[in-house]
Parts: sequence; C-alpha cells; structure tokens
Amino acid sequence: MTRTTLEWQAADSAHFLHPFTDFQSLARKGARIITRADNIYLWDSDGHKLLDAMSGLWCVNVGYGQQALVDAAAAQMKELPFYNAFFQTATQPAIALAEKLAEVTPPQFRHVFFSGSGSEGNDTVVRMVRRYWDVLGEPQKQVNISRHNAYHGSTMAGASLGGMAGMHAQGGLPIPGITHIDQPYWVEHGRPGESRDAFGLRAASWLEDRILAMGADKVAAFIGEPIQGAGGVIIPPASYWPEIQRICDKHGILLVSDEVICGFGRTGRWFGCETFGFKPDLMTFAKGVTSGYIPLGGVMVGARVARVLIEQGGEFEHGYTYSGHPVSCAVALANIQIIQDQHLVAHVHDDVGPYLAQCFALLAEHPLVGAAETCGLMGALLLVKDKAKLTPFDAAAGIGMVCRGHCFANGLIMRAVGSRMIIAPPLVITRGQIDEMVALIRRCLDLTLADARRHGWL
Ligand code: PXG
Repeated sequence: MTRTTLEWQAADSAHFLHPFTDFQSLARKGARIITRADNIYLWDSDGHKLLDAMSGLWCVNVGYGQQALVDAAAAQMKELPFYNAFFQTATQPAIALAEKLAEVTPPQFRHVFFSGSGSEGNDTVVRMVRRYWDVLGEPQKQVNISRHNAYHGSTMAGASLGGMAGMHAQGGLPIPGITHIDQPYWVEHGRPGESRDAFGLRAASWLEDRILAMGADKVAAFIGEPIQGAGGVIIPPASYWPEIQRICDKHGILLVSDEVICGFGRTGRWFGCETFGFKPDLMTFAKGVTSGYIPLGGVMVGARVARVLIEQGGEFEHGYTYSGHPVSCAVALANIQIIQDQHLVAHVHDDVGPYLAQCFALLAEHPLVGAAETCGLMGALLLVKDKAKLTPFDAAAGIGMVCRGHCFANGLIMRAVGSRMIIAPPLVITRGQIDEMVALIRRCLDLTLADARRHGWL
C-alpha cells in the first residue's frame, strides 16, 4: 500500500489503541512508523535511519535481518503451522526446544512450561507456586513478594507482581496475595558513606523483614528481575542476590528469577542469575528466546518444583492455546543456534560488554551525568543537576524526555525512565558500532545540557 507518512498516521490514530499510550496525545503528535530493519539499525517511513540501542524492546538479541530465523518460520509454517500441546499431543519443535532449553539453562532446570509472552509466563509462575504449596499440603502459602518499581508484565498477575504505581492505580491492583518491598537502588535508598555491598545486604534484609511480618508460613515465593529493566536498569550490588538466596533458603520459600530481559546473553552470561550468582527455583523467559521475531515465553521449572508437580500434582489445570506453538519454537531453536554458533554470550562477556563499560566510564565525566552503570549490554546514565551531590532535576523539566527527543532527532533510539537514560543494544553490536552509539549519546547529552542551561534548569 503506498501511503504517505501522514496518511499512515491518520489511519493509526483512527483505529489503533497503542500499549502504554495516551491516545489523544499520540493522535496529536503522530506515531513514528518503522518500516524496515537490518542488524542494529531501523528505518522509518520518512527514510530516516535509527541506531536501535534498545533492541526493539529489549528483545532483538541477534539483531535484525537474520535469514535463518525467517527460513525456520517459513519451513515450519509450511510443514505444520499449528498444533497444540493439550490432550496428549505434542509437536517436534516444542519437544526439541524444551530439550535445548534444558541444555542452555542452569543445571537445576530440566523442564519448561511454555507461554506466549513474559506476562503470561509470570501468570504461570503465580499459578505454579501456589499449586506447588497446595500439593505439599500448605495451601495457606499464597503470598508472592516482589519489589516496588519491578516490571513483570501487564496481565492481572503480571501487573500485580510488578511494582509500578501507575499500573496499580488503574483497576484495583495488585490482586490479593502480592506484596512489595523496596528496590535495591542505591541512589534512592543508600545512606551517606555506606558501601555498595553493605547497601546490598541491607536491601536484601527488607525481604526477611517482610517474610517475618507476613509469617513465613504464608509466603510462597520471592520474584525479582536480576537487573530491573523497565524500572531504569537498576543494577544491584554484588552482595544483594546471594543474600536474597540465603534468606529464601533459610525460610524455605521459592526463588523466582524473571529473566525476560536478562536472559539469553544480555548480561554476559546465558542468564542473569548466573551473572549474579544465585540459583532460582523458577525462571521466566520471553523476548530474547526468539529475539522478538515471533512471540514466545515460558517458565523454566527447577527440580524442586518439577518433582512435586510431576510426582504428586496430578493434572495442572493451566495452559494456553499457544503453549509450545510450533512456529515460535522453531524460530527459538534457530535463534539459540545463532547465539551459540556466533558465540554471542562470550562476545558480550569478553568483548563488547567490557568495552561498553569503558565507554560509559568516559560518559560519566559529562557534566549532566551523575552515574554511568553497565552490566553486559545493559546500561544507564543518571542525569542530574549537580554531579557532586547527585541533585535531581525538577520533575517538571522532564529531563529524560528532553534527552530522548534529541536521541530520536539524531538517529538514536534510547529510552528514558525518569532521569535515567537506558540502553540495551543487540548482542551482535561491534566495538565500532558502540563507538558510533556513544558518539550519538554524547551529542545528545550536549544538546540536553544546552537546553538545561537555556531554560535555567541547572
Ligand atoms: N518481565 C520482564 C522483566 C519484562 O521486562 C515482562 C515480564 C512482560 O513480558 P511481555 O512479553 O508480556 O511484554 C517484561 C516486558 C519498557 C518495557 O518500557 C518493558 C517490557 C515490556 C514493555 C515495555 O521497558 N518488558
């Protein structure tokens, strides 16, 4: 269909209700219409080229234009476009992917429950941990503990597990049996003079406080993202996760790692729990499992839970039409093959991850940047008014959105979460492309600084 950008935008605002969007405001401004992509670059309907430093939405790990994924989808669609995994049936791609996931995930994981997305995966987590305790004769263990500013999806259970105040304010969330502790974010909760590791231990102790306040006999599980992604790339101190693990073990509660963003190489290991040194009982995944080429999610089920559900659970009354969708599973297999064949996890761990860290250390010297943090290929720049004191800008200035505007105008896609500018580029990015990305970031920081001076925000 040959339409101008304006015609596409008119059709868009007439019919399409976008996620997490103020519909009227979008209709006024018009959506940016993305038309094609290759490697780490996108093009919009006006022909502008953009460096996609967000991997789509934290998902295009192998980059755009991977023909093997296209071929895998086409071949599977031709052979068997759909069949379900209910009623004592299965398809070959789903079986092969389950086998492959058991190979690439940590050794406690031999089983997987498939879903269509990360949100559905986390709904499965809530159903599954409650069922687990039920089967063990402890049906009162219903409470899931999560964290403020976490993101676990947008379904009723996903949004409830998440700790986003704006989401909870709409529609009476969280659902019962979900409670939140503070996030391990040193800028918000650290004390003057406190070391990062001391802060990590203190932040983990909030979990124990909550377990004791609720009663350990009521608590089913703790869930967290190894690094909070949508919350602004909140990288916890190294002491945090091992202490969380110790507390969960001490009280016998299940530990769930939401690896929807951190999984499949993002942090420089296959999974974030490996980077941070903990051993979850369940692990949610989505996004990077197919590099976003097609929807797929699921939950890796560790030995402790799998044994109980398989040996004593009877029928688990839960599942989705698309659990184990053959086309999605075929694409996931081809995607994991690329991650393995191109050694992308080692590429992140040994090469581009450390290089990004070096580049961010230089960006930390920029007058607007109060902190520059990375882990693997996730990074965040905290924009502040006063570098030494980390004084925040007035929220009304919307400094992050100003910077994001400059990014778009200069051919760079970077997200703003409050005053944190965040990136998560495709894992295939090269050092040369990191130089290109960092030069664009620097230019946009300079433009934002000039705006801040002009408007008297500093
Ligand atoms: N868990 C985590 C950790 C996520 O980041 C989900 C679950 C839900 O996945 P689905 O596939 O249901 O969307 C996510 C999704 C953002 C942003 O603004 C992040 C996500 C989704 C949409 C926007 O950073 N993450």
